[in-house]
Amino acid sequence: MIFGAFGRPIEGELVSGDAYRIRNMEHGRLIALADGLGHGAAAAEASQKALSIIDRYVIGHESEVDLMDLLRLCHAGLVGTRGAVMGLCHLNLKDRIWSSLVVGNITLRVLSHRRLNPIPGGGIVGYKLPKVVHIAEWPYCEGDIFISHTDGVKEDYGMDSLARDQGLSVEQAAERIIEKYGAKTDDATVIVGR
Ligand SMILES: [Mn+2]
Repeated sequence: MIFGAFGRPIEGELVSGDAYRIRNMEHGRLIALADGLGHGAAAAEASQKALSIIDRYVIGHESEVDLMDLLRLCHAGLVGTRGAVMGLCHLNLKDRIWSSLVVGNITLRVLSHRRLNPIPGGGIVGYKLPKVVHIAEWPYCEGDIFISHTDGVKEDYGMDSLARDQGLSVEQAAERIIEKYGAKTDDATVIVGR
C-alpha cells in the first residue's frame, strides 16, 4: 500500500488546524489524522501536539500498536489545548488486518469488498472521550483503498473514484478530492491509500 495526503488551511489562514501522520511500522503503517478545534495557530497547536505524542509512542512500538493506549496518551497530552477530533488507523500487513478508531467528526473508510467505516465515538480528544470507543477490525484484501478526511471536505462518495484513479498518484488524488469537495470555510485534509 502507498499512502499520500494533501491539506490546506481555510482561506485567510497561513497554518492549517488539521495535521496528519503516515508512519512506516514494522508490519505496515500507522495513519493519524487530527483536526484541532477552530482554526489557525491554536488549532494547529492541538493537532501538532497529537502528532508529537504519536511520534514518541511509535518508538518502541514499531511492531505492536495499541490504538486505545495511543488515544489515551493523546487525550492526556492534549489537556490544556483546544482539543482535537481524531482518526487513528493501523494497517498490519503481516496479520492482514486494518484496525481503526475515530473520535469526533473525522471520516475514515476502507473500500474493500464493501465500504467499511469504524463507528465514530462523539467527543473531543483532550476534553472528553466517549464512554465507549470502538476499535474496528477488518481483513486487509489486495486492492483495498483507504480514504480519510477532515470535516472541511464535504462527504461525497464521488471521491472514491478519484482515490481509485490509477492515473493519479495518491497525493494527486488527495489534492483533486480537496479541489472538488473541500469547503472554503474550513481547513481541509485528505489521506488516500491504495
Ligand atoms: Mn474542521
